[in-house]
Amino acid sequence: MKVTALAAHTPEAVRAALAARGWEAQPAWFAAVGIQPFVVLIEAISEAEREALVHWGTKSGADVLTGGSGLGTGGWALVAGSTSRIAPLARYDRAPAELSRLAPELGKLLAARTEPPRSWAIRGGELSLERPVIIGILNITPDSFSDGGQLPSADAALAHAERLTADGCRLLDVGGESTRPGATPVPAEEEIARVVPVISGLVKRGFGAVSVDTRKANVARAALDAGAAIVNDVSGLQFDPALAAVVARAEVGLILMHTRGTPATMDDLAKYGHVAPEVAAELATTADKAERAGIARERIVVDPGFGFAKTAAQNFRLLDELATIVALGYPVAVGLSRKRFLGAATGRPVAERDRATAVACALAAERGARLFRVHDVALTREALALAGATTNPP
Ligand code: PMM
Repeated sequence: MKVTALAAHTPEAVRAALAARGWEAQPAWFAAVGIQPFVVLIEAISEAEREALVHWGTKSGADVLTGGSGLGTGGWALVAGSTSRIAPLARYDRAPAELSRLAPELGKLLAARTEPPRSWAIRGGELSLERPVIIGILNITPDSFSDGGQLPSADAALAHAERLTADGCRLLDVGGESTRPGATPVPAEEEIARVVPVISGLVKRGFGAVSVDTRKANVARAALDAGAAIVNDVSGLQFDPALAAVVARAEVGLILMHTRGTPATMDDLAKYGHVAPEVAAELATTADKAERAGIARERIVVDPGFGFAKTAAQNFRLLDELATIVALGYPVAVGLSRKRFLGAATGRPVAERDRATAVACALAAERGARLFRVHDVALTREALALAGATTNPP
């Protein structure tokens, strides 16, 4: 007898093991996905639902851990097993009647796993997510934390955009207001004067898709008039109640980032019982608000907001548990570039964090992120090429 442990962090090892033993490609893939481990945390459940889950777990062979009082109200359960073992709980005809409340929510999570979004609807077209999307940062700000004051004119910004594009970014993110902790707010007129000449220049020269990094409806409107295809709102629709309508009317793409409070207050709001599920729930509420304001689901990308209202330890936990954000079913963007928590792990000052950024992006890609907002496009592109070649062999 010969016994070998196989890797289980992606379906690949099982698929390859079956293929090597004569299975056809499609059944091998379905079987490999079906036996992928799946763990769900179910909260705010009744005593009867908890009992039904424990009973179902015993019968079906899934592991169920439960408790009576969780972080919120009601009981909780942690259900773990292979995807195919847990999937019947998402079906009304197969799940116990006491667990009917679970089916729609669990169904959404399973759908996001098996059918992740393949494209993102932006102004006038779609951006394919089959390959990772690198977003090049163009900060037209005197005070951004890592690159403030480096692009003093529209011409300097356009020259930098040229380099980022040559390095392989598919989207340029133009920002005119620093949102680092404690940054001074910029009046809308000043922000418009910074970003609009750059956006117009990029669009006129045919640089491809451009996003505007702003929290303000007036700035977004001016940027969209200048040809931007996407609004990147680091406040997640919290800052300006008029922003959602501007995005809905213009039919452009929207990045909704998670944060709490404002740059002045966010550090004090970094308090979580369990960071990933809380960030996921807050992002789900924000995305719901966007959809209710008339923004189509396929136009929305979510971003967990690394460094915004999070401590270093919380940022690392969130990076490790990024799959919880991916399970919401929206494409996930990450902004890890040069952030302080990368310095906490590497001991590197802000000017020397591009390598750590590239590695962090590769880790995020493996956990399901599809869009990567970075300063150094070339390094990140290399790291993502490697991560991609490992998880999806060419
Ligand atoms: N971070 C910053 C600015 N904009 N947008 C998104 N979507 N995600 C981020 O993490 C993010 C952002 C702050 O970083 P910078 O000052 O280097 O631009």
